[in-house]
Amino acid sequence: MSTEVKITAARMHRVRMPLVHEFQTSSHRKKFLDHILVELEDACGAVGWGEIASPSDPYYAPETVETCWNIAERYLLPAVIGQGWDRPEQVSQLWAKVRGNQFAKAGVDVAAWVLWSTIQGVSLADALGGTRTEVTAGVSLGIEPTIDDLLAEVERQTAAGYPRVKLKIAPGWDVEPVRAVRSAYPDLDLHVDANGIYTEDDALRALDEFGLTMIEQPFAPRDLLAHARLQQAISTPICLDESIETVADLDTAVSLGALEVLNIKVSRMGGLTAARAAHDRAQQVGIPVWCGGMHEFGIGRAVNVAVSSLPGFTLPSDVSASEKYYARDIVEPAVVAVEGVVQVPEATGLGHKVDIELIAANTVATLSL
Ligand code: OSB
Ligand code: MG
Repeated sequence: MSTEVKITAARMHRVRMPLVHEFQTSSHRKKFLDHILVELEDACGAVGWGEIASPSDPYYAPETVETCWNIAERYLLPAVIGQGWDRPEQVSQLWAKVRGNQFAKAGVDVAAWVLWSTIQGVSLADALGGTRTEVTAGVSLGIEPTIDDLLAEVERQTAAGYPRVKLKIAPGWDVEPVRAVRSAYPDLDLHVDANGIYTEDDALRALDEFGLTMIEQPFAPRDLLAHARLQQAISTPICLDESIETVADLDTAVSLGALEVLNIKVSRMGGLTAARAAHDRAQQVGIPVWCGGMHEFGIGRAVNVAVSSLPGFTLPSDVSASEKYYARDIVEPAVVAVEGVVQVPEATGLGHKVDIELIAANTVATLSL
């Protein structure tokens, strides 16, 4: 049966949320985050929300909050308004001419998926073909001022029940912190993420002795050959994050031997349609996947939980509870983890109520189309 959806109105809200704990990666340090919430409304008044979780600066990917706002306002939202479609997979076709700009696309694509699953009366996880009723969450820890601060943070998160810990590394903050955490936690599922900052192999090869589950994105995004060479030399699996924006990128990386694990981020892939396609391809070629995060507010966080319910997400995902990042989240209930496990909601659409009042109180800019 064809149930055409036609989007008649779109809104964007730039929302600023304070982080409970400052987060530092190899490139930046943050006290608060601005994400753009996208609201799509159909002719019957049904609404779907998505989140553009771009960092404010172009250090993780080329996008910024301003570029996302501009691309969504000028290209993506005008492409969807007034167009009819039957399935959310068709929505990203409407902006097929727009290159790159994955974070901006992801927010609009997700809003269409949430709208569609709401109209159909199914959960987002079911709409995607998810099979898990709960997903295992890992935590991602930023670069801390000292090794003692890091050990305290690992203690806090493992005591909260998270079974996997990822440490951000950078030259000068790699072998020593990893050695310290490994000595204190010999059996912990531990992995590291360099966000593409390395240009030399030495420290990365030295990490091979610590039994890490993976080394995530050691080299620059486009440098697939460097990843393939390192993978030849070490036994720790290499995981790619920034390098993989399309299924074609994944195919290239697989054929080069540049990865053994894939981090799928809905934002980095440009939305749920592409994220699911990458999951399907990884499953075909035997690459285990997990869902990475971008410190999402509750909307993006709930979407990460839904996508992690797909069968190929066999490794713990960065879907830690809202409270790790935000004192109060923009969805009700907040995303919670019990002993590192998050339940996949069964309610229709996002499965969480969007807290319009909290959003309004934290909004710094809006646009209606
Ligand atoms: O590489 O996974 C990353 C945050 C900002 C930029 C890049 C990354 C991250 C994270 C966040 O690790 C993890 C999370 O959202 O829980
Ligand atoms: Mg990463």
